[in-house]
Amino acid sequence: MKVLLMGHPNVGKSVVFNRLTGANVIISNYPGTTVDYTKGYMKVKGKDFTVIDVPGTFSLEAKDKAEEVAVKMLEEEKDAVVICVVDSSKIERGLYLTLEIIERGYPVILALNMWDIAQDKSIHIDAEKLENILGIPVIPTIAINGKGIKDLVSKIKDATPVETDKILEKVGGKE
Ligand SMILES: Nc1nc2c(ncn2[C@@H]2O[C@H](COP(=O)(O)OP(=O)(O)OP(=O)(O)O)[C@@H](O)[C@H]2O)c(=O)[nH]1
Ligand SMILES: [Mg+2]
Repeated sequence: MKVLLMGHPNVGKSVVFNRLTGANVIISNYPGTTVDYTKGYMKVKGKDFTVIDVPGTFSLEAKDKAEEVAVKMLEEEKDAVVICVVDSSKIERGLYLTLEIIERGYPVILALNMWDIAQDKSIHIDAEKLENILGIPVIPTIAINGKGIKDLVSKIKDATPVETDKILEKVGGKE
């Protein structure tokens, strides 16, 4: 089983990655590029998972080499569960990528990271409502202190593919 951590640059993917995997990690160079990525392992209820800290990308329409690698890594792991990490204080930007990944048929879990920053800025997000709309697990996290990480791990088994048409129906985006 593989878990891919994906999201925009600088949203906390690597801090989440370190929380999930601990010290036993391997840094590799993506073949044919100068782009590095990190791979690690975690055990959940006796099951082994490979966790990959995918380079940051704004969308699946790659605009540079690092983004190209991110998209290729996703395409190479057809059976992976994807944890989409977004910056809760800029949530609307991160949700586009999340939807793109859902649309490609991957089981996705949404980590609303930097929840502390959103709170400091008085940004209130109804995680439960978002979970109902998207039909995927949505977990507020603060990677730097570990809040929500256990919950995130426990939801990996609940992640299933969702049809984006169903999401659009709920938000009235479909005629
Ligand atoms: N306040 C706060 N800071 C966070 C949180 N998670 C990560 N950070 C900080 O945000 C910065 C970026 O974290 P990274 O884990 O390096 O982000 P990344 O997504 O891996 O970034 P790239 O690899 O460059 O795409 C670091 O300074 C972290 O300490 C969080 O939940 N709350
Ligand atoms: Mg990183």
